[in-house]
Amino acid sequence: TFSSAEKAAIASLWGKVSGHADEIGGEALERLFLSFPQTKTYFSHFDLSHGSKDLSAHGGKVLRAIGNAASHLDDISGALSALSDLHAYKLRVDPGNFKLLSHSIQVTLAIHFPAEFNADAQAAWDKFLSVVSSVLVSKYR
Ligand code: ZNH
Repeated sequence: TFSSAEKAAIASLWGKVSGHADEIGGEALERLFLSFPQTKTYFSHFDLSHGSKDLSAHGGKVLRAIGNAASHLDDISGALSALSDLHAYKLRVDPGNFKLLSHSIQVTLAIHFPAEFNADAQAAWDKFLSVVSSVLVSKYR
């Protein structure tokens, strides 16, 4: 559960991200693949070159799912239920990769929103992204 200060930090930064989800999501994925090349194995069917349409389209999907979670902070597992099924039963992404993506997203937020992404906002986002990640791996067995 999130404090009201955490909720405010998550909502206000999401408000700034939401209009640029493809661009920011694509950059977060590009950072993921450059820093942690092993994560590229899941995306062999994608064009992962700098600025590709695949990066921005998929990055946008990932960030909009995060935005959906941001709008349902009191029921993230309900909001992401179908996506949780997809990751657990179909994609079977190694759970360790979620930390790497969360890190890449935070670096990208810090670069684009240096004033807003202060230490308190980062702490709130770190907690938020780890809740999202645990929901997405919760149905693994
Ligand atoms: Zn994931 C897919 C989200 C993580 C891998 N994803 C996906 C989608 C979404 C997501 C929204 C789409 C779905 C549909 O279409 O329906 N993810 C997400 C999130 C997260 C994630 C939110 C966290 C935060 N993923 C992840 C990771 C990985 C992944 C970490 C690895 C590395 N995903 C994936 C894949 C896919 C997905 C592979 C599929 C793609 C295609 O299209 O093919």
